[in-house]
Amino acid sequence: MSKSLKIGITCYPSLGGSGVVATELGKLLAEKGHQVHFIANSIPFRLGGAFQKNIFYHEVEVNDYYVFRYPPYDLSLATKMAQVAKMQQLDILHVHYAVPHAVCAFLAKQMVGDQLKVVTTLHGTDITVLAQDESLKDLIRLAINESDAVTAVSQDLIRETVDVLDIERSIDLTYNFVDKRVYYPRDAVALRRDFAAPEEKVLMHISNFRPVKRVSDVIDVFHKVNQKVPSRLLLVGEGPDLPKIQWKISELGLEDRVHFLGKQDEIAQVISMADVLLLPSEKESFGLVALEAMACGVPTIGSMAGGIPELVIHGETGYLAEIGNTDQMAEYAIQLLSNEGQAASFREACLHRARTSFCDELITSEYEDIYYRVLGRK
Ligand code: GMT
Repeated sequence: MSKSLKIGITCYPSLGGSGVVATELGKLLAEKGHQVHFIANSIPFRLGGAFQKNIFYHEVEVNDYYVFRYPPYDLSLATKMAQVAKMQQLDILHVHYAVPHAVCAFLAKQMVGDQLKVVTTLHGTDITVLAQDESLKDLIRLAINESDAVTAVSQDLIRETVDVLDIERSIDLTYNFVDKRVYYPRDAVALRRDFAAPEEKVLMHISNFRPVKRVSDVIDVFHKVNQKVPSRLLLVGEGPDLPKIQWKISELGLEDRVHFLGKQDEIAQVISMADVLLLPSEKESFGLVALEAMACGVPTIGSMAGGIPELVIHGETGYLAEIGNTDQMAEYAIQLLSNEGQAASFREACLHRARTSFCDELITSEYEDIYYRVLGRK
């Protein structure tokens, strides 16, 4: 049996795919007997409050001395990482998101010594948005080159990282995953009745309502679908584009058919109400929500952006169109929602794909292999 490790994990602890993946990974590693130390500015929301064996949380406190115009969070994080690494004798610092986490881990390693290995996982916007910024580019390149291992959540993100930052080192592919004990088709009959009549179909979109998600396209697709197939649209999440979207919905006279559910924690329960998930993003390095839907048996209709085509198999577990082609997306949705046989076969294909290619055991052991490799133990 491989030796259990002491692993520090840093992520953005509030809502967001990278924080979710980092926290779920930490929980699974702890279940496998590793000691996991979360180092963050607040307790990761997916961690919950209860004491969990092998899981520890170290809060970063920022010194707000009067000379500082901006309290130096990054420096406090780097120092905390080094303190925890020394005190707990961490083997690995696994940081999720390059800015500033990979940079802080690099600094921490300078303070602790080379025995501390740094693994950086890139999640998307750290490369597709931030690495395009000349003021950050060189720093992100340094953090990536100095990490002992770098992973990315899709082939597409690896390709973009290499292109944008001119990276020559190897990057491991580690897809996102979901815990199958949480993500499976739930009984949503009663819940669904609150929003839709039995003969109506339910389309759903879940995001942080940022421009990159193209939520306006979701409304266009739904508008077209609803003219052919009586349906409802459930919008889950909140964010900067929400007012614009509300305005568009009332302009189109769709207020009675669209329901805002706000932020929701029990995503598996919520997704299980849907017949189809809409994900027409401009950029999406992976699309964790499409995997969460897939694991609940719900196909995705979306764009071919970024890593989505690596997750959603066109014509099998969903349908993909060019970014912005809402006519095509609506056509696919109408086809799928009007054909019970096709819907059933897509559902089966979704469940099979989520359980085989993106299962928690598989991806967790891929991360473990990377840890042992950088430690020279395999
Ligand atoms: O999608 C977001 O806006 C949140 C963002 C994050 O950093 O949490 O998600 C990114 O990481 C997720 C987990 O790896 C991926 O599933 C998302 O595709 C990715 N978002 C983008 O690339 C826009």
